[in-house]
Amino acid sequence: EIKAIIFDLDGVITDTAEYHYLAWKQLGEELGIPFDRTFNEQLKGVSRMESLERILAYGNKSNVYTMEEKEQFAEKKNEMYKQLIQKITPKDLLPGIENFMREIKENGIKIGLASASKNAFTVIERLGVGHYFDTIVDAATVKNSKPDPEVFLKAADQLNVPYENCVGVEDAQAGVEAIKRAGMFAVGVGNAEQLARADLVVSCTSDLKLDDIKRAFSE
Ligand code: B16
Ligand code: MG
Repeated sequence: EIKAIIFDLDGVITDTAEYHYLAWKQLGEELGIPFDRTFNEQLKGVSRMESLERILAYGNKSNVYTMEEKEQFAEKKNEMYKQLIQKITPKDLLPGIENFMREIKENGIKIGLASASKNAFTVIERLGVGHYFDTIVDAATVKNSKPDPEVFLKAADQLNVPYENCVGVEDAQAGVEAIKRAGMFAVGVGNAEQLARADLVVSCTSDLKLDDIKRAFSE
């Protein structure tokens, strides 16, 4: 039986990925490490510091900067990102997501948020969907990034629901992996080949239907 559905934020509820991309791209250019959207795929779902490390590695600059400098770079990216997310409104909810959340609530199922983003609260507030969530994990308290299951386990613990009664919804490979390692049922949103580890894959958020998930869950 499904007792909780735990959502990823970026790529599932709204497309903040574009803003993360613009902010990292700007920083990358300042550091002489230009990159494109293809490389950016590897940053999705990955924490802020880990993203910076991947960019530096991509530019062969892993060992060029001190820890202090790296923290300044991450801070700079975050300031640009915070500027960009000021523009978010309820119109930026991905298609069908609000109906899906309403359907979940009507079925007495709890809703949690398992995002790696320290800006998740702000984004959820700006989208006007805070009232749907029974819990939001504070990314600042999570030590291990996806694909580590920590953030999903924490959300389930906060909801007081056993892991086997939880469904996780993710758009990133690292995220689907995290859900599976947490012992939960994984719903992937996106490309079925890229998200092959998921128990059920839908191509876009408007295809998220509680009945389909219930059916697949009990098979
Ligand atoms: P912040 P998710 C992730 O969000 C993003 O996909 C990833 O690109 C970002 O680096 C990470 O959050 C940390 O975000 O810098 O705001 O703390 O997909 O887990 O909702
Ligand atoms: Mg995501």
